[in-house]
Amino acid sequence: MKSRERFLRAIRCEAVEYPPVWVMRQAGRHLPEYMKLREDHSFHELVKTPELACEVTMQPVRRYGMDAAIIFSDILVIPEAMGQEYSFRDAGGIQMAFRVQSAADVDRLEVSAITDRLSYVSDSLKLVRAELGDERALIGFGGSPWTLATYMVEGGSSRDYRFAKRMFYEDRALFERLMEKITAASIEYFRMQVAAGVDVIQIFDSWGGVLSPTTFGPASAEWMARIIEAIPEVPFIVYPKDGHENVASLRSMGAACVGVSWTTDLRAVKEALGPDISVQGNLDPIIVETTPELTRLETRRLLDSMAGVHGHVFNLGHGVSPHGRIDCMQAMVDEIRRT
Ligand code: 1CP
Repeated sequence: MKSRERFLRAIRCEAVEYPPVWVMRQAGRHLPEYMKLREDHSFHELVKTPELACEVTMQPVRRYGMDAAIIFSDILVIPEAMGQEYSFRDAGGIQMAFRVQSAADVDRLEVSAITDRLSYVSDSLKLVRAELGDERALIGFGGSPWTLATYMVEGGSSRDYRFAKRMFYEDRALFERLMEKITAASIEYFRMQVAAGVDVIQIFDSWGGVLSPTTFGPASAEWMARIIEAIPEVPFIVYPKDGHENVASLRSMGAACVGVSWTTDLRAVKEALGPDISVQGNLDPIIVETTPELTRLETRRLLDSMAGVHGHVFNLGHGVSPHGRIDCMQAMVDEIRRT
């Protein structure tokens, strides 16, 4: 069975011989071939030059034989295309050009130019699709409206998400005005990705897990549900980092697959979600910083815990860090296929 078919079957909870595998941030700083390109090009250059974005996307697929490629880009291209640029802080993390604090700030954000300004993503996707053919799956992605709003309202990376949460609690009308715009922009953006040939879209709700159980729905899940409903052409993977306890919201939002972080039992989440929603995850990303032996053991433990379950996409519980070891990543992929 081709990787692409295995991947799509697992997403739909159909039987496969062994789970398909890809990982978040598989293209990136743990790969010498990526760091080599970064010597000559800034991150923004890599993202915005389709030939380079395609090359970086393909690097981990070639090296590890991943079943799926995730397009090299960033969730922050949406705020950027709406008129709020991002850069990197010297101390690490993201800096946005300004903070969204008022109705006037929200009104300044533009939705109409999204597909024009992000046409480089479409061009990159088409190049990757041509390289992959129908052998391997192509994953498009974007941030959830809530996760994007945290960057936009906080003015960058945050520890406590204070201003975004306060906007939600104190000025719901302003919060919704902002979320309407981000959601509309995301729908345009994902439609463009579908037209360029993606098989699946992953929504990164990286900061969904910082919301209380009663706010996860109105602050995040409902906006993701709107996006999913608007784009019935492809299945969606929703990754609500540490938000897996919000089972009712996750079941009702239309996701085909839920990405799960490493802090919970994957099989228990699968059982709570039911037979029709698949799960993705969930090795502790630190495992691939240890040794190939330990990685093999933990990979096997996870596979055994999911034995007999239809609907498991193998992944780390979050992204690969710059300390990820190539021999550990390879050991993980080999162990999955040793069945
Ligand atoms: O070269 C470098 O130093 C840049 C590091 C880097 C990379 C490799 C950033 C900056 N973004 C990326 C690529 C990226 N970002 C991908 C590529 C595809 C892949 O291989 O997976 C993806 C899917 C993302 C998604 C992304 N960007 C998320 C969601 C995933 C997650 O980690 O939870 C988030 C939160 C971002 C914002 C962002 N961009 C970059 C950084 C360092 C961050 C996180 C900042 C923070 O902690 O607030």
